[in-house]
Amino acid sequence: MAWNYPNNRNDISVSEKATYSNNTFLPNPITKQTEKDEFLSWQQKLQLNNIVLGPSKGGSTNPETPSTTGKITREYWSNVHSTNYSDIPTASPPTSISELTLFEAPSNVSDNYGQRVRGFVTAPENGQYTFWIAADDKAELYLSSTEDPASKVRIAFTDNYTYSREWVKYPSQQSAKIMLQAGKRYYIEALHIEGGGGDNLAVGWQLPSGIMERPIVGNRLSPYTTTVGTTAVASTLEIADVDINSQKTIAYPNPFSSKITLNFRNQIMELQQLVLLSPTGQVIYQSNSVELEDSKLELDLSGLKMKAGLYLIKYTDNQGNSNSLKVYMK
Ligand SMILES: [Ca+2]
Ligand SMILES: [Ca+2]
Repeated sequence: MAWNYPNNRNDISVSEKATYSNNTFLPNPITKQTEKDEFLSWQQKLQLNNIVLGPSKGGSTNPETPSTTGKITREYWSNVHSTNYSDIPTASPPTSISELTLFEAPSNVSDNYGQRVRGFVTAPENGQYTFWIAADDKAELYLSSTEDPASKVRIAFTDNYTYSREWVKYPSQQSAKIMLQAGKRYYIEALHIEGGGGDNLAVGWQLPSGIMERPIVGNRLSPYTTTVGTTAVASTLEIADVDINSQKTIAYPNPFSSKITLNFRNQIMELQQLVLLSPTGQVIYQSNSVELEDSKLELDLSGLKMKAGLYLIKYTDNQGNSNSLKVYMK
């Protein structure tokens, strides 16, 4: 801001102050929560406009998310006369493909269509993220623990219509908290069906810092490509699902109450990733680059408020081989 005074300072005396119009006043009473909300909303505005405060690092406007291109892929199929996702002909070429600069499809464009918005989302910071989906008529949101679509799990959905960006109409629209790693890209997909009347689709998230991005902004997103990451890792992962050594790995006690030990029996010394999935396929715990002690790993899950039932532990060793184990919580 320039004040048009010779020294261009804004700590000038009261008599020299400029008149400032168009102020917006917050409603009273102003509480700590009001200030916190205002601060978050201000940070969101900065992010939406790609503004980074502080000294610039190497000229990049967002040094934390270097692998994004600012867009996500939207595939659109017309003439889908069904309420079942399986009737969207995703194996056939779409009627049209476009790219979105925000995780939101155009609203009220047609009737009887299906669409898939997919690509990669890059986490800007380490920690727990919450996702939301809003749609009319209905939609589901999938997230993978890697760039590989094969590992995607459904994390949120709405079976009935919501208004555009109406995030909290149904509890199922909100995901559990999901641990993501800074700078890592994750495959993400929204699948949507529209019959008649209004139509909309949007996906949002909350960052570990509390900042809401609803919808998710473009600088977190990259379009879908079939060559995912390094092909070596991708193909090993595909083989790994067949090449199962899990009989050699044991988990005990099983059933467990809060702590469980995995013994890899000297097959593996280090894990690239370990994920715990709920019975509905939600990622409820994730750990990366885990060093094993004596080929064993003790997990303390007491802080996760898990319900009794069947869970799946999926792990990937440092050669890229994946495996899974069923465990039961008492
Ligand atoms: Ca419509
Ligand atoms: Ca509709």
